[in-house]
Amino acid sequence: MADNTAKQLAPELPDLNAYWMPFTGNRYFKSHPRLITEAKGMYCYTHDGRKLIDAVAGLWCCNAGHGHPRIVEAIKAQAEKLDYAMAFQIGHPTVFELANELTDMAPDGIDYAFFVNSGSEAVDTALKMALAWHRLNGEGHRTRFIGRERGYHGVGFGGISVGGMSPNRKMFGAMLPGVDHLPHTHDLAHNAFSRGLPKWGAHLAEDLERIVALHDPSTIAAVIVEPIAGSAGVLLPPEGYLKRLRDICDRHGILLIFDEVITAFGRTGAAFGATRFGVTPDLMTVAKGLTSGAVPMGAVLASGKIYDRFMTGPDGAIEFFHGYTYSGHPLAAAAGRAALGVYRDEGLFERALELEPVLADALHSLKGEPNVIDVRNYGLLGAVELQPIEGQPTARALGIFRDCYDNGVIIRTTGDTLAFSPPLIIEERHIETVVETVRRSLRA
Ligand code: PXG
Repeated sequence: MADNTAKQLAPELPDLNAYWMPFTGNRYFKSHPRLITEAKGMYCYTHDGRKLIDAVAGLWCCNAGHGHPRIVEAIKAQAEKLDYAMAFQIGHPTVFELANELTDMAPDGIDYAFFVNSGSEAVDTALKMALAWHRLNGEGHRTRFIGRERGYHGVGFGGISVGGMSPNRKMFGAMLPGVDHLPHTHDLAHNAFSRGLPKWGAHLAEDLERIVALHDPSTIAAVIVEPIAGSAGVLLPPEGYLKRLRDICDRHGILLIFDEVITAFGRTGAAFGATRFGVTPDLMTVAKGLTSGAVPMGAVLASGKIYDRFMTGPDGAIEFFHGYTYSGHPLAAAAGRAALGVYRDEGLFERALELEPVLADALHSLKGEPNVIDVRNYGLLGAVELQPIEGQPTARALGIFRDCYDNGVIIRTTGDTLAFSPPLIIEERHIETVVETVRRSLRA
């Protein structure tokens, strides 16, 4: 479809009743439907004839833009050739190729890929790997996990347990036992309107020492954090913070897991957050951009230290009693290979790094607009935090979201923060349109 043609109004919407939508106000949605019927490159087209710039890359996932021809072709060709191959005890070539390409991109020492279907599954898999690894080392007493307040690690029981978003936790009982949480790193008093990483706050990592002392290091299996907390509203690690976490984990024999479901695949201007921040974890979880959002897929990337320890039982025995029917699904693997090829051949990670200051300038120009209390940016991630309306948390940001949608731009909100995570193919003119649309909406 040509960039500039809005689609005709769809003649009729389907009955919206039966679909119970995820993380959505179902009743509001069904009386105010917003359906995307096609998407290409930077744009989404809606059932009622709108053409919208996608400033969130779907849900932080379509890093190569929507409907990239190379990814579409790869999925088609794979579907025609091999729809599915048994995932346990049998494999298929594409997923081995993908594992090689993925681990080649990863930081040195991260040499193995275990495939899953989502970020949530990647997190639960990584937590299980950590527990099992300690047990194999004769340290089965290391069963605790340390997450972080305001962390998001998906919606499995493991993920919500180590996660730190109370609405995602409070309805669901006791969750995993033995989990503690670091304080989050968001501090407007010290860091409002920082460009890039905030200077203040590396010492917050020292809280890990306090938590470790409280429980005793011998009880702790792993620390899991997002290098940049995405869902909570793009909360950045203070300079030096991640390195301190790494050092403390090393001191106490604790594994460090980076949840890179959002930060991988160019989002920070490098292959992984770990690459850009120069801190290598023991395990990394990825999903979303792995296939540029085209087919569900996630992975846990593991260091040799982890993998090798598992490869020690009797020959022929299963080493890790874990996996999914669709682990390494052929369509997902084909989409993943194509996406990584696009990132490489189109230089999209480098492009994200080049555009970082452009997005930063544009977003920071919103300082001083009504109700803007913070602007944050890193790579092609950004956030604008708003003063909540008294007694109506989230309402101000949702109002801006709806207004932007009505004026041609899709943004994401979390609490009263507007979040931006555009496809890495974004151009300066799109950035300008996005930010000017937000500005008009803030002023309205
Ligand atoms: N870890 C992190 C860091 C994530 O951001 C997950 C795990 C779970 O991935 P799955 O594929 O199971 O959803 C995520 C997902 C939002 C938003 O706008 C963020 C996510 C998903 C949906 C919406 O905040 N992150």
